[in-house]
Amino acid sequence: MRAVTDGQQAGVAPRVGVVMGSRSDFETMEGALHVLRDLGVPFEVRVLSAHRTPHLLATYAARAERMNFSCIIAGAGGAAHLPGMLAAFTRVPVLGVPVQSRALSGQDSLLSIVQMPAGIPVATFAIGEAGAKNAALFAGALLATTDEAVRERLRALRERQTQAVLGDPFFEGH
Ligand code: RP5
Repeated sequence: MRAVTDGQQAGVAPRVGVVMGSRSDFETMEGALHVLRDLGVPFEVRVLSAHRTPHLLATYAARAERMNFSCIIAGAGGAAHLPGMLAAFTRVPVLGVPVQSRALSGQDSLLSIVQMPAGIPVATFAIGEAGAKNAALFAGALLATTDEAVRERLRALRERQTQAVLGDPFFEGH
């Protein structure tokens, strides 16, 4: 099974798997990759489609367990079955990102991902880039429970966000 490992983490075992239903989801999911890099979380990324490559879902899920991924970030749009089907195949936590679809602006993706039957959870994030970034921050937060370096980078990232607001000339404290 072909997956692309983050070039900046060459030789390090990926801790997070990032998958998307189509190459057309990449622009959205790229936000997650940037955040994972910022946090120093090694990841691998690949296209995996619940509909076009259904036979690969079980293989990927087994690989995620074998490689001891702390979670899988799965983005999909429209009839977005990828996160839910992956969750059905593995105990590895699945973080679902609804990609903004052309026809229904991602409402379809959101409802497809969030409305899982009891017993097979998918943690569902916001539609689009905010969801992709937040899924990666959440993945970082999961790792930060046991990884001090990630914890420190997460803290620093939040501090930069805070300072960006405080340093804005339109901030009311000025
Ligand atoms: C979903 O169908 C993908 O996640 C994508 O968001 C959507 C459209 O895919 P393409 O037709 O652009 O490949 O499976």
